[in-house]
Amino acid sequence: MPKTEIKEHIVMRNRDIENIRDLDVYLANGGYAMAKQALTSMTPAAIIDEVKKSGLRGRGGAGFPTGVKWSFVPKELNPKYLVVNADESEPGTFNNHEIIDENPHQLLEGIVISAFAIGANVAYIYIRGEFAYGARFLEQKIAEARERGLIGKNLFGSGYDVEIYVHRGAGAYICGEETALLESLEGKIGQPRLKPPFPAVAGLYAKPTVVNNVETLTNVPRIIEKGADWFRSFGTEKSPGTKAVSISGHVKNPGNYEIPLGITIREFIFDWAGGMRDPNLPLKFIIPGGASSNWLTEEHLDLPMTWDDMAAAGTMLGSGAMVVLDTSVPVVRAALKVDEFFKHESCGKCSPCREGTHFLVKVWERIDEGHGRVGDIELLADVGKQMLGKCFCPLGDSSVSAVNSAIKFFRPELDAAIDAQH
Ligand code: L3W
Repeated sequence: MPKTEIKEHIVMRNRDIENIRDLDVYLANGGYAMAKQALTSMTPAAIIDEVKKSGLRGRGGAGFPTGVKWSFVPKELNPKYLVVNADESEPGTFNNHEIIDENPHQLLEGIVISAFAIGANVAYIYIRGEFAYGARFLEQKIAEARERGLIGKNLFGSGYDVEIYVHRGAGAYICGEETALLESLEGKIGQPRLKPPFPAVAGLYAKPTVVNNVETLTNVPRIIEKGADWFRSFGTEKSPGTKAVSISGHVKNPGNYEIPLGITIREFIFDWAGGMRDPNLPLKFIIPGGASSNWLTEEHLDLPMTWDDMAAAGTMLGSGAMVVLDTSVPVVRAALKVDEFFKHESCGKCSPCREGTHFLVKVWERIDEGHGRVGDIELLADVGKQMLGKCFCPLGDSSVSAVNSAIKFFRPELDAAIDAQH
């Protein structure tokens, strides 16, 4: 099968233009011209309209339409904030990382345009705490842009001011959830808030706040430059554009790829990522959209990579994090590793998640260590049932994905693991 060509990269433009991370190179390639155009010759409503027409959907996992989210912000309430979710912590995801390190000015230009569109004069980039280099690097890039009058006061003589601040997290996965992120940004413990109210109405300091992912905002300057129709020439009708996807595990060429949305999982794994690493070890299962997602197997290889197709198959595209595993992987060990992560990262606010993740790990651990009990699989399923849909935020539900997927696809292997222990 021929590899679908991508005409050009939209967000990973560093793959097309060497050193685009340098401000001079970015400027020489049309950088910040779209911010100038947006601020001096477009109204906020016209920008929101173009983004709506483009069909851009949030790249952080939920795929919510970006322009629609922006239009929820009440015009009469001030101040407003733009918050950039750069907490990238989903196991298997490392594509925001590349955008920050290699194409930072396109992100910053996207922030300037988007902040103007929603009427915010302050934007915060909430960056994963462990990403120390990225945080320092972004601060340096912001300072460079500010020195040249591209960020700060009276931009391009428009009378519009915007300041961008970088805020480092402290290492908690839950702070990637938008309301926990806002709590953390306010200096409180990073635990989720009840929604509604949505941040668009009452977010940071209870003011209207748009929270968007790094990749989402990096798309914006190109949409303004080339228009919604051009953007729609990539991807599918309901999932237009491209997606930066990280692929890891047992493939020949792991890494980041910017794919046109809608290619099949088969094409992505076998044509883009080079196929399975060891020809003697075939594909066993795929964790398609980060550790939170339900697993897939060989029978799903022809599934198109779009938000809706993945959701219809009971899983998700997520933030673009595909982990491919071959037959060398024992299912019990894989599920244990996934659930250990969620147990460690549970914020402790609600009991189904706090207690449930602990319980799941306890049972997986004893099976893995050779002390599984008859009925343990039913017990795992029952604990999962008591958690699913009953937790305060999606983290608890996410820990059930490994349980349900393992039982759905590999029940005989789980039973055999327990039988062998008696
Ligand atoms: C105003 C309404 N705003 C929805 C907004 C809402 C949010 C966005 C999506 O989860 C995904 C999830 C995880 N008025 C609104 C409204 N909004 N209705 O739209 O909302 P929601 O609740 O569908 O999703 P979410 O809670 O934001 C985000 C997936 O992320 N995930 C990803 C993790 C990791 C990364 C990473 O490492 N980069 O992103 C992990 O679980 O499954 O689907 O802004 O406010 N009526």
